[in-house]
Amino acid sequence: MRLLSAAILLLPGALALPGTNLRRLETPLNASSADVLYTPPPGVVVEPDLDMTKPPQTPGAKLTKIRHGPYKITPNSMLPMQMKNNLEKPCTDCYILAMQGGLEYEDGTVANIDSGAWLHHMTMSNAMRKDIVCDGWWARPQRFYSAGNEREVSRLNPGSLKFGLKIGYWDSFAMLVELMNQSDRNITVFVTQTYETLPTREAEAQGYKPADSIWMDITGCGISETEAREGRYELYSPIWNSTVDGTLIFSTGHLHDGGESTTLYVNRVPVCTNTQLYGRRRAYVEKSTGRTHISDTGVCKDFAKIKKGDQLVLGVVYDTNKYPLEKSMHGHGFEPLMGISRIYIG
Ligand SMILES: [Cu+2]
Repeated sequence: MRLLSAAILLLPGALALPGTNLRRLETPLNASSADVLYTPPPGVVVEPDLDMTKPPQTPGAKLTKIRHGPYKITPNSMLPMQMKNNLEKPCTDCYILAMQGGLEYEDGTVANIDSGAWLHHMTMSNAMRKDIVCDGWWARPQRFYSAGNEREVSRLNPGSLKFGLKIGYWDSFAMLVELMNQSDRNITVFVTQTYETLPTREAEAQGYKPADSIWMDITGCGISETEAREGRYELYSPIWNSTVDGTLIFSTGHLHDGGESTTLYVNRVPVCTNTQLYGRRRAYVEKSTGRTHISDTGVCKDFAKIKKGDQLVLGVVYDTNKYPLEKSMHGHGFEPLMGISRIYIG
């Protein structure tokens, strides 16, 4: 059952959820983000949250938060995987410059571990574009954003780079979410996706070019989950022979508790390491036990150029002596592991 739900995770289908609605809000994305407990270690860069209460980072751009739900979750349970198609898009004839997932209660306050709510996974895909890594007969839609509970920002125009995901009329977004309630009460939550966008007609959009997304996964084009085990070890993705030339614009890594870092290798040379940070924000510290969970991922920006035929491999490090695994919600064993890096190329 677990494997079945995982298999569905990255395969958007037709299970549209009736009774849900979409609404736009203009409230802060992540009120707890200011509640930072330590600065990242040297060499680890964390991308700032998209903050609806401040002007967007890019001149001429706009911030839009789209809310999906409500999702009602009973005490101490995982909500079965939820798929939604034909989502409201933040704009058309525009570039998405940055985006960030979130989870909140009905009143707009952040829903997180300190109140028992987990955005266990969310994956956004565009049905009108093909994933460039998994592009054979099994081709998948382009997975252009995903998050675990760390809710990392993705940015496509870091520094002086001018890239974005170009969105037109026919593009069609879908979202898969897996939510968890570790509290002993019923909760009602909404999944949010905040976008920084720039219309292509704006003068500020001059010089911008479309980017694509590369999904590197230790299960290749598999179900993204693998069995958990204890100790310190490294896991590798299959080799992806690049089919494109371009600049690697930005990357983040997704691991589960126990994970230390993800490293991207190009022709066996490491070009980027994304380090997982535990409990950097107060909302990621369990109130009863003080246990910390992954709250942030170090990012890489403008970090390499690749050519067609280059060999890309993702390596991930788990060290459960340092960071304990997440116990299974089913009462025995541990939650499966993941090892994913999302990279943007332009
Ligand atoms: Cu995961």
